[in-house]
Amino acid sequence: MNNSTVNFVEQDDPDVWAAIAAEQVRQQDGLEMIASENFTSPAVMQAVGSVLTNKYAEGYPGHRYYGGCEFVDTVEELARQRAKQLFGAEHVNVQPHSGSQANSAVYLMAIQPGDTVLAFDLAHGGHLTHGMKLNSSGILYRFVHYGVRRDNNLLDFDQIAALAREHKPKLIVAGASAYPREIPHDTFAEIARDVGAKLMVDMAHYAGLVAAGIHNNPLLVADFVTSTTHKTLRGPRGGIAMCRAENAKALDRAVFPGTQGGPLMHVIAGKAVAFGEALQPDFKEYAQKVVDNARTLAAALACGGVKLVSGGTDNHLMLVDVTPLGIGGKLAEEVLDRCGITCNKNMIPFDERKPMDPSGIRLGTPALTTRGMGSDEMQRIANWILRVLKSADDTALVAATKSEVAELAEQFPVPAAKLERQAGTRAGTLQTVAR
Ligand code: DSN
Repeated sequence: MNNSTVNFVEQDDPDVWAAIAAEQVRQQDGLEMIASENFTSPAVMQAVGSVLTNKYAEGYPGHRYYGGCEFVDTVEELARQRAKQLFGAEHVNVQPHSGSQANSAVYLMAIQPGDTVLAFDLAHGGHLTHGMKLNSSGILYRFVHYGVRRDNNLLDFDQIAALAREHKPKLIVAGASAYPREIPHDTFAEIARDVGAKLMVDMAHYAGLVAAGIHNNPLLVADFVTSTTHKTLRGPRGGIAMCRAENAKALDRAVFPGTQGGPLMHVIAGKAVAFGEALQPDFKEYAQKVVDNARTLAAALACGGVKLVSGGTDNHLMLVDVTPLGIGGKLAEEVLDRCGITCNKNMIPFDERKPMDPSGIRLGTPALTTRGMGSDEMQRIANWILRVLKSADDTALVAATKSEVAELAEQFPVPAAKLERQAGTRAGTLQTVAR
């Protein structure tokens, strides 16, 4: 370690430190292809690791239940203003601890327990907070689910319109966690208008593509838009909720005190920093590369004998049906993990296998793109994926692939490692302070 810095976690709690350092090495040495993960900038990490974690600030800027909030007020106001600018939103609440919390707050303000909601089926690519039966959304409200068409795996708008007319939902939810195509929010808005429903769009997965102007902006047509901040948007783990000015007070009340107590001011500071980064021109380039990389990877995989749900992708992720290779998603995830390629097993629409061993895997490019990888790297990675999935029990091949993966990873340091290499410090020491 550099002599001018002290690592307090390492010094005071070597057990926790050992796990943090090992995780940093895992992130640096492997290829992160979980579609919902990314690498924040060092500035975001430092904001999240700052003294703001010590502060209670129930309420909103200028109206807090605690004293000493003048500086956290500034931070929250910066986060709000930047998010408004980024998405063209009339009102933004930056306090939700997560995307799930943001969704709960919208449900609390927009509908009553027992009301009917129309949302995307989890088994076709939806999210558990969109009415899964064990989630509070599914327990408190009556969810009806739409899906994709069997022939092309695209959202079935005939079915969506028919279900809306039949069930007269109070709320329609659009947005997905495993859908590889751009979602036409205006078509959802039309259906919602026809049946007198409100529209909520959960854009958690593709918020970065919306921020960059690559995907259509749901704020133009939806009553409520929720998101996480850590996926394509590349901020700290957390959520946001947005609406028109006329609903601002009700949404704020639904977040606090409706569903949460004190906000996580250190995380809100990280959100402010990330929104500031996403407003820069190079974020647009980044988001475009995420999509380009996904297309390249998808095309290379499709040529190699696997089946892609909907035939490809136009966002940051793809769903790969690995069963044509004679294996299931569970084994595919495990074998890739042994090579240092991290992804998740995933149901594909109309899957005949079980959720814990489905037919597919979900792959995403946001994290690899943050490391600076491009088209050549996508081709190489596709070849590695195909060759190990075709010979899943070949341990020598897995070992050889793991070392090739590590070699590639070494050439593309994760943001934290890059900074530490420049500073001559060791992995994971970014949060140290000068003596
Ligand atoms: N669990 C997240 C994902 O991986 O898509 C969604 O919240």
